[in-house]
Amino acid sequence: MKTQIERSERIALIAHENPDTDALASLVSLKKIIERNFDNKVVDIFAQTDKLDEINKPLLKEDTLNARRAEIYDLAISLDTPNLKRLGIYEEIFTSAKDSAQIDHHNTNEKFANNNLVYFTSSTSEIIYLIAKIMKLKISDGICKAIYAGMITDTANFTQGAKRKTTIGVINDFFNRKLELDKIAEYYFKNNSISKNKLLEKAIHSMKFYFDGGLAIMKLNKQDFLDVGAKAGDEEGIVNQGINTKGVNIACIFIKRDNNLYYISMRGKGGANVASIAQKFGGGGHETMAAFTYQGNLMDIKSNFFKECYSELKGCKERVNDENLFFDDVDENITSK
Ligand SMILES: [Mn+2]
Repeated sequence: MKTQIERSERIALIAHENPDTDALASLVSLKKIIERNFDNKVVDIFAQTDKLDEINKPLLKEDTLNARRAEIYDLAISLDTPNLKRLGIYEEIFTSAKDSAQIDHHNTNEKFANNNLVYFTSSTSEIIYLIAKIMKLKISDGICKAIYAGMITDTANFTQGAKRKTTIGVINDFFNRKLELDKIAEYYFKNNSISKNKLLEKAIHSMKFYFDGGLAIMKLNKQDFLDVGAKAGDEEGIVNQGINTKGVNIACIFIKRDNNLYYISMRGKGGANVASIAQKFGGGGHETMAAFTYQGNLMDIKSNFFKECYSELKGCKERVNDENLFFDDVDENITSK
């Protein structure tokens, strides 16, 4: 990738449509890393979006999204995107570029670039830090903080998604830099608007349980958003309320937008692989967090969807017996294994 960057003058970084915090943090941090470590580069960042979530505005303080300065780019790097389709209208920039690469952390990744840096971990932001460190590039404190934002938001503050030894190593580096990490976590997780809370109330009200309480489904439609003055993006994280429930191994929320267009966000625990369900409906993600979009009448996929959820629930590991959570029968008096 270093060679690819060195021999390219005009570089496009493209993330998935409706970019989340990890996607935006990946775009701006890699842009800044390239601009500050390589001479004479034009780096443009792209992600298809109707409206950016208010909460991510500080990430884009210095960089403009979707300002195209070249017809054909020498190099396009896809970020945080498991397949070409998820690049939305900017797929064309990627496919027309003279060379291509990608950095992603989804295990459903389709390896569609000339150079695929795909590593199953917390976030794409984490991988960008790891790559920059391996390349011995200069990384500012500001970039580290943006990377941390990507890491915590993609893992619900390290409670789901993927974690690796490298994840802990990156946090260790950030501690050594004495960054105010709690401030970033507070900004993203203790900052819900009143309208978002009211939307949560509506979602909880809609929650229904199936298969002996193993599956929880919530629903929100456009009117629900209007009723409480909620903005697009306010639905983010609400699905966790379902999976946080005792006995629930699959939780989903169906968000109905215009023209029978649904966004379905899913969470799994206890071994239920929601990525494999989402994939069957054209989406993707991680074992514990996944999503897909669906256009049409829900009745057409209902029985299939329930069937897929049921087959994942059947394969769930037995739940941890509370009594044996810390000290199981084979616990021995040793200091390390
Ligand atoms: Mn991500």
